[in-house]
Amino acid sequence: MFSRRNFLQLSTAAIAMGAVSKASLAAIPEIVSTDKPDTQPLLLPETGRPYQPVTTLNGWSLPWRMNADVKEFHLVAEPVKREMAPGMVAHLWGYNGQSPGPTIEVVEGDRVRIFVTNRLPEVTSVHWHGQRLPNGMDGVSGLTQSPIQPGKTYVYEFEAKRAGTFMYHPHADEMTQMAMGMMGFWVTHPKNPNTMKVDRDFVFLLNSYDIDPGSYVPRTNTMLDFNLWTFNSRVFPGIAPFVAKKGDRVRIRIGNLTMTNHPIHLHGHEFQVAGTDGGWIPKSARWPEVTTDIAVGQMRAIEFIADAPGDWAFHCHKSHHTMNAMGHDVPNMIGVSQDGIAEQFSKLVPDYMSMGETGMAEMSDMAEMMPMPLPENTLPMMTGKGQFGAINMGGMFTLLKVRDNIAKNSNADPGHYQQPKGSQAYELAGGDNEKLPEVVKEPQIKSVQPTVEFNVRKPNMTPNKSHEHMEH
Ligand SMILES: [Cu+2]
Repeated sequence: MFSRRNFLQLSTAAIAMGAVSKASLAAIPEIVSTDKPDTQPLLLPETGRPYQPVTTLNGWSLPWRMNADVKEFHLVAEPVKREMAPGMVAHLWGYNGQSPGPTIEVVEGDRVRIFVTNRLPEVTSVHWHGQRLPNGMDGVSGLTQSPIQPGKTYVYEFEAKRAGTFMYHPHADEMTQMAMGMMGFWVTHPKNPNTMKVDRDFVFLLNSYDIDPGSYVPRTNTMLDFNLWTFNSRVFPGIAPFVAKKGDRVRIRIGNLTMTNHPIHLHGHEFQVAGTDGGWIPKSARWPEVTTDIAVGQMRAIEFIADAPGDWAFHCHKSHHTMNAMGHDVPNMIGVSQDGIAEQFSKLVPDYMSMGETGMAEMSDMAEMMPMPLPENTLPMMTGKGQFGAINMGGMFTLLKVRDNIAKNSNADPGHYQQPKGSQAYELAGGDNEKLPEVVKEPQIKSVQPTVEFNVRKPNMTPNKSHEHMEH
């Protein structure tokens, strides 16, 4: 269970006693674990150098202990249960009770020691993506170290040399272990907490799963045709919103550990790509964007001023990635009457899903109104309720919620945005289809003859004003 308090008290007490002898601490740090899929409160540092902590979307940061001048963490690779959204639980592999694993936060220059215990049924290792470290700490099984056998604990130790955005994941049977959800975020804060300062700093990983409707365990051999596109192993409407106070400088750090690229799009604001896994981008080299593509294995830190109050969509712009479990090879059924065919088919083929007669939007309502026989542990393809109806989204979709009053360091959901009167798209009175003017076929372009003035000059009379000017 989550015993951060005891853990920190232990380390604070140890610091207060002055020099910590190794004997006064257990050889291996205690294991801190959580089974909660919600965004946990910020882990404010009580020991070590100060920094402004990050918010892990639907996740948490791993507490540490100070052992002399070394920050010690304990990661446990193990099978976990992850609620992907209310109504669906996946049986994954992860770290310390969840997938993704907890975020590791350290400060530039920290000496870091990470104990990694393997409670998986096969070997593993941990690669610290993007870090400057001794070759033997790079975590590539077979290349830089022996694999960690089930039941064994390895120790990694290095200095967090470069401030920035990193991730960790296995480098042993990678295809299986990443498809099962083994990954986590790492942030190295700058030594000077006033550099690169933002008011809100969010982190999450892009991941994807292929879980057959009605089942719990991902297919690990899938290469591209995943059916769950996730932010930190969550799908909309299970993904927490980004919450910001109007005027806050916001940073969102995103890492991609799926098998394809994701163009991440923010509504209502422009942002700059301020950093990658290779470091921070000089201010003079940044450019404005509203969508940035994040390739496989890349990390991007985007920054913007949240100056527009509202509930703004934030999502992958590949429309198939904002849907939950579905078949991508369903035929286009727009205009085809299906009177009850879907229900009949789904009795024969449990995961059968057809496209709606008028498009797909009707599916979201159907899921609610009609007892469409969804297999157990399966989410509707697109779902999520807004204050004006179905949002028709799933997968890699969430909201940026900007409000006038949000407490510092609070990520509490402020509810629906109340749009000021007169600032909302509205239905036109008298705009009913049958009342519209007739369609104009082959629009007649009325030719209006403009009055054209010609200035005729002889070639030796230069029309160049500046030239004329020069002659005077
Ligand atoms: Cu995508």
